Amino acid sequence: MMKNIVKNKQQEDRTNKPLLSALHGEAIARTPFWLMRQAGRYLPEYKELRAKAGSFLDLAYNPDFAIEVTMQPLRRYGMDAAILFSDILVVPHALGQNLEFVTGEGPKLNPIRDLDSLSKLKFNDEVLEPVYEAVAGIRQQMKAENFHETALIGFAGAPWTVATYMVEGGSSRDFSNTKKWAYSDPDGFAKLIDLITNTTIHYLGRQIEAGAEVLQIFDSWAGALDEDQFKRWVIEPTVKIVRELNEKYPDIPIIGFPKGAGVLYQNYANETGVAALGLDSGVPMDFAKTLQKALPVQGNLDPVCLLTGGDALKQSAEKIINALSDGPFIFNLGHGIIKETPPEHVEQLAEIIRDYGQQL
Ligand code: 1CP
Repeated sequence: MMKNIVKNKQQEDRTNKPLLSALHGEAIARTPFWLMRQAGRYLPEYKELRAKAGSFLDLAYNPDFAIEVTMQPLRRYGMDAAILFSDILVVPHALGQNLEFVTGEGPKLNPIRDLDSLSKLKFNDEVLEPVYEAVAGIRQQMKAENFHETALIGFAGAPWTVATYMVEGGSSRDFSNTKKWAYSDPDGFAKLIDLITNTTIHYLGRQIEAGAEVLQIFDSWAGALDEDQFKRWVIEPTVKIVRELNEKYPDIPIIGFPKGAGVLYQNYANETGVAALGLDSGVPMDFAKTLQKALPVQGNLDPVCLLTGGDALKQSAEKIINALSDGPFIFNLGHGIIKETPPEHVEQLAEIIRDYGQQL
């Protein structure tokens, strides 16, 4: 009886929330959309709050600020999803790695390159309590502001991508320290990947408990690996995360985003068990349509095209919607919004997507 009531509530949310409908395999007349990095430095109201908070981490770990920043793009553009404002690097931080965001330089961590430094890491969930509090607060705030058709996305970095930051000590171009460790001592490197995998399962489970309705796993640097390494460090850990979360939370769809995977997107689609695929801008429409036969797809406008605006934006966005909107599809960028993007271009894009739905 209780189960039925819960089920009905979920079905109701699914029909109310276009993002959830698309993730359950439905083609929707008005294409649902959200944008990676939709909260961020292209918005003046974000910059204002960011300055008030001081550092990026002070912003992300303050639930009131994180809630407010998450709401900002919804109020302007009415996306179909909110995405929790946080960062993939809070997981290494909660494992005890030093983390700092240096303005203009990006994240800095003390590198973990051997088993000795790996053995010193220990997960402390206390660090992440403000994130869970923010998730619950965002759900409440969305209700309070009548965003009843908007779904809340929680997220984490995929183990491979998070490992690159932990090993390199920050952003990197070629990930050579990480790859060298993976090639020379796969069993040792697997210990790091396992630690991140297990922590991520716990972390995402707690986001669901706090109110996340969808999850996205960001594997931003999946494209750096060859076929065998991709299988071991991208597909296998993702299989484990998806399997364990699906067992415990069968109604929460997981979007996988293996950026730059190229033709290996097909393997990722076949093998990981994700509910939907996030596509980067390099994925051609024909291939996207093939992938869409198996799974809902999300993407994949070039963020530079959004930055450019005008006719180029209209043409590219319509081409993508045209190609993919007769199947389950969520409009997004192929990567995060660039900080110099004029907010009016995001408005233009939101209108293009809405107008397109009305033409049908
Ligand atoms: O000072 C600032 O405002 C810092 C900029 C910033 C922001 C706005 C960083 C630093 N992180 C974030 C938020 C963030 N990061 C979100 C928030 C939600 C939203 O999308 O609106 C999300 C989902 C992320 C995820 C993230 N962080 C990824 C995966 C997605 C991607 O962009 O590929 C990665 C790789 C990071 C690492 C990171 N965080 C920040 C920086 C500068 C970096 C390094 C990026 C790099 O190495 O190129």
